[in-house]
Amino acid sequence: MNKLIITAALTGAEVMKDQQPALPISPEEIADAAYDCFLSGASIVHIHARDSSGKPTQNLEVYREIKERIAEKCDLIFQPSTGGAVWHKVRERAQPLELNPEMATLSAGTCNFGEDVFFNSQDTMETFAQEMKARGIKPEIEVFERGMIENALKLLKKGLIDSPIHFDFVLGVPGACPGNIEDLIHMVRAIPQGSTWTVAGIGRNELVLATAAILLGGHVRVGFEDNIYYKKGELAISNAQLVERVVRISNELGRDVASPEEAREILGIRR
Ligand code: KMH
Ligand code: ZN
Repeated sequence: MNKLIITAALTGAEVMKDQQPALPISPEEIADAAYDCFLSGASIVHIHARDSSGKPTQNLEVYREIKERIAEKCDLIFQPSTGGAVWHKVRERAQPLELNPEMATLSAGTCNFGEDVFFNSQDTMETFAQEMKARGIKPEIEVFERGMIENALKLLKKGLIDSPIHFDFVLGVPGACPGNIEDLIHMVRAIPQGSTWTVAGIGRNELVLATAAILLGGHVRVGFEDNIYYKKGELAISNAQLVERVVRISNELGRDVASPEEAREILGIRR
C-alpha cells in the first residue's frame, strides 16, 4: 500500500475561538500550527484565512501572508480553500488561486450545510476548475454527497479537470452525507480506478473514518475545521495532537506516513 498522506485542516470557516481556544486565527498562529502539524507528520495543510477579528476572509493578502510564513518554515503542500464560508461570493472564494498554490479545494456541488446551504452551481464549479487548470493547480475535489462524484466526472469529461482525480470525501456534515464507514465505501466504489482519495470525517466521525481510510488505502484529513475534540467531552489541545494520533494508528497498522515530497509524488504534483 502506498504511504499515507495526512492533511491538517487547521481553522475552517465555522469554528470559533470560544468553542476551541487553540484555534489558530492570525497568519502567525496558522503558520505555527501548520509547522507543528508538519513536525507531527502532516504533508498538506488545508487553509482558511480569518481577519483580525476572527471572521472568515478570502482576502488575497491574508492568504499570501499565511503561505509565505509557512514556506519559511517547511515544505508543506499549501492547499487554500475556495469554499470559504457559505456566505462568501464566488469571486471572493477564488482569490487565493492568484497565489498559484500547488493545490486548492474545488467543491463539486451544492448541499445543505447545518442551517445553511453551501452553494456551488455548475457555473461556479467550471469557473474554479478553469482557473485551476490555467494556473496548473491540482484540485482536491470536495465531495459532500454521492452525486458530487458525478459532477466531478462531468468536469473531467469537459476537459476542465485532469485524470487521475484526487477526491476528499467530507462526511458527516449535518444536512449532507452521514459519516458511516458504509457511506465511505459506497463513495470509494464510485470513483474511477486510479483516483486518489482522502476522507474528512466531521466531529465524532473523524477518528473512525480516518482509521478506515488507513486500512482501505485512502488518505486522511484531520483538524479543527472538522473536529475540535480529542474524545467525547475532551477538547483536543492542538491540531498537531490530532495528526499525531493518526500517525500512531497508521504506524500500528503497518502503513508508513508520507513526507510532503512523497505526497507530491503520489498526487502527481510537480513543483
Ligand atoms: N466552509 C465550508 C462552507 C472548502 O474548504 O473547500 C466549505 C469548505 C470547503 O470548507
Ligand atoms: Zn475547508
